[in-house]
Amino acid sequence: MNTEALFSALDRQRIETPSWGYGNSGTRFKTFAAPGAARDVYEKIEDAAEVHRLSGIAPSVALHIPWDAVSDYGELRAFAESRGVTLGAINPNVFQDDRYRLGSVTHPDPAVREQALAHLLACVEILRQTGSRDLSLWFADGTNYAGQDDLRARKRRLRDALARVHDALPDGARLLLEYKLFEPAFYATDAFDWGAALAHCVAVGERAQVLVDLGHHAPGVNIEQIVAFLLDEGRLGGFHFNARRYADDDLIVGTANPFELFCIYAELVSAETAADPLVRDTARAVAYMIDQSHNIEPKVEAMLQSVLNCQEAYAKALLIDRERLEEAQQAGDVLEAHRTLTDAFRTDVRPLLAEWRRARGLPEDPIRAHRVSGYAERVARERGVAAASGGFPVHS
Ligand code: LRH
Ligand code: MN
Ligand code: MN
Repeated sequence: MNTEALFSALDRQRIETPSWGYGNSGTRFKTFAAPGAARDVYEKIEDAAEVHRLSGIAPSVALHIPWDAVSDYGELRAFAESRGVTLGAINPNVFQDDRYRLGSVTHPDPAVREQALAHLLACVEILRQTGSRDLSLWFADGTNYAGQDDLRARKRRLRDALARVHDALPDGARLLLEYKLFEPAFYATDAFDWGAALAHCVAVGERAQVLVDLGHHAPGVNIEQIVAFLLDEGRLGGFHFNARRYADDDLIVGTANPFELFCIYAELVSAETAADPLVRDTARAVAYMIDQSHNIEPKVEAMLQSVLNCQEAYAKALLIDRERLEEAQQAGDVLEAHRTLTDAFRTDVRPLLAEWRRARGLPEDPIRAHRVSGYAERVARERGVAAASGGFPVHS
């Protein structure tokens, strides 16, 4: 690929950052309060705008409802736009109400299921007002002990809720179903893997697609193969990028998993130019989102690092010599094929990305620019140190 084509591909790259990555968050053991951490959705949007200003590729911010609930979403949308970003995916939260002890949409009591469904439908309405495309669904639902509930009945309850949400979506909107192997349920999780998510999506309709969160698999699972499979089925809707070593660690993407991230981008780059239009369109519509929750890292710098790690992985994937790769694959030349891929992975793309930034009036080294900008010091002064509770932020 020549530099011009490479640069225009880089121009099209978009990474959405999550509002919840800017507030105080941590582990279930302790959340360390970070000076200047965003205290409300407006401050989260301001931080997201800062990441976009420095990187040029993070123009939207995902919301989690009710963590980011406001009375007027039109006003919130205008606020975001005044800061140079847009509101992205809407993530309904159906895991923190006391009534969800046995689940939300799969709860054995129909009254609790209706409460959860009502929240999902309210979030569809919010999505209309924010102008967002994607409703991103993750369910903590599951059981802790064999025999606790009827597994098939729970599957049907989930299916029913998804169908009702799907049918309520406005034109152009999508339902993204995020699966996760375990946690907080430790025996059986209702949306437990990509296959179950795919089956639900296919059953409920065209606008339901699977969301792959990199932290939601068993150790050693080949995520890029899942990505390839879902792309080929036309059902890959989006990502939650992060890094993990043990479980759903929610660390900065590209830290523990740089080769995995590269291989994922390699599949996406290849699908973007696939002969099959379904695969091509699916790849081009993928929502790239970060889902991280930082405990000991400075929030804005951590998010900036994440976005830049995605850019590096994507740039390397663009450098893969596709012709040479295909030739080696066809010839059964195992190691030449592997080397073709790893040659791209080993390329130092930092000078090239600095040039791309220079040409676009962006700081050549966004991390350095952030560090010398005084942004972190200013928000620490203005916002102070917000009290942090344990675990995920609890909406008051
Ligand atoms: C669950 C999850 C899901 C939630 C987010 C806060 O582990 O990945 O996407 O919405 O974390
Ligand atoms: Mn996630
Ligand atoms: Mn997660």
